[in-house]
Amino acid sequence: MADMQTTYIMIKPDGVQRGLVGEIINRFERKGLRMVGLRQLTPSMELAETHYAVHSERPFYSGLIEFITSGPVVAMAWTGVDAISVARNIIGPTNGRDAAPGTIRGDWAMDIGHNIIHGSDGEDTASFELGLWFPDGLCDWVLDAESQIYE
Ligand code: D4T
Repeated sequence: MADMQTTYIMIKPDGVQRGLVGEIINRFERKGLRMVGLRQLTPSMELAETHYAVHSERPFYSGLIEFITSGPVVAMAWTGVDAISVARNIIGPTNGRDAAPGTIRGDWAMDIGHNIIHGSDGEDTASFELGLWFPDGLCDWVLDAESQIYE
């Protein structure tokens, strides 16, 4: 199918601790995206630093690494047409106080540093992040409902 993408989505330690895993998965699932990867882990320092290397010179970097390694995250891969932008629309802008109700951050986040969830911001980033968090690959399967989801 044209423009089929897979994006990397990660529920951060605050989202896990607040018991939002099920509701967040439900939002992606009911939108019509197909889950092709799921794992729970507490990220190592090395994994967190590689994931956020692009921010290594930013003032919030050390706090960000401390936060993301503080407990379990839920790493996910979701596939669909334009999945990267579709997922970012479901998530909402970085600062939860600016995010519209109905988005994940708009409904549950109040702070830029505790913003519940991460989503890849482009195709190159998605490819890098999926390889990093799912080194054993993804689950390739057919979602029969896609014949109803797409024209
Ligand atoms: P992620 O990457 O987590 O999906 O978030 P965004 O794509 O929405 O935002 P980002 O890359 O600009 O920031 C990455 C990560 O750093 C935290 N952060 C960011 C922070 O703690 N303080 C800050 O000032 C900024 C800009 C939140 C998300």
